[in-house]
Amino acid sequence: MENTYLIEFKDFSNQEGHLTPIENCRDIPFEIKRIYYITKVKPGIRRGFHSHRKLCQVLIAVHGSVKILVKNPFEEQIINLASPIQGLFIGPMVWREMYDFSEGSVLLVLASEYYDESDYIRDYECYTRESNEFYLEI
Ligand code: T46
Repeated sequence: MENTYLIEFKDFSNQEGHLTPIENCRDIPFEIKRIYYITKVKPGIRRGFHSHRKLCQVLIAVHGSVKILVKNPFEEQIINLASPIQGLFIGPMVWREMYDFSEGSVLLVLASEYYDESDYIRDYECYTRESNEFYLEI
């Protein structure tokens, strides 16, 4: 889907466990300015329900699993993030919803910008209007 894709990270594994390195601008296609993580999400909870105008992010289920619905006015996709060596890149103007967080799951997010509420589009009708123009231009 436009502006979303999966990234495979390295996995150094041996009898002592697994190690996954992530290098700024090498494994991630932008300079990381912010990191946050989402934990202890109760069963049945759905989060997100927004798009970003400019922000790029990579979502990683470093523990457990979580489903991500990504959509734009023309297509939609559900990705089951369930591996710490897989990241989901989400670029600008992609609506996202996160749900089905498994018990104890940790969703790590690497972001290209500092937190800025004015970059969010939280109303779906506004999103449809703005994104129609956005996708017609690209
Ligand atoms: C996204 C998905 C995957 C901050 O103050 N700083 C931050 O860096 C973030 C991310 C959030 N906040 C505050 C804003 C809200 O008062 O934390 C509160 C919860 O944020 P929100 O309701 O936006 O959380 P989610 O899980 O719906 O969305 C988050 C990110 O906000 C968003 O950018 O793409 O995770």
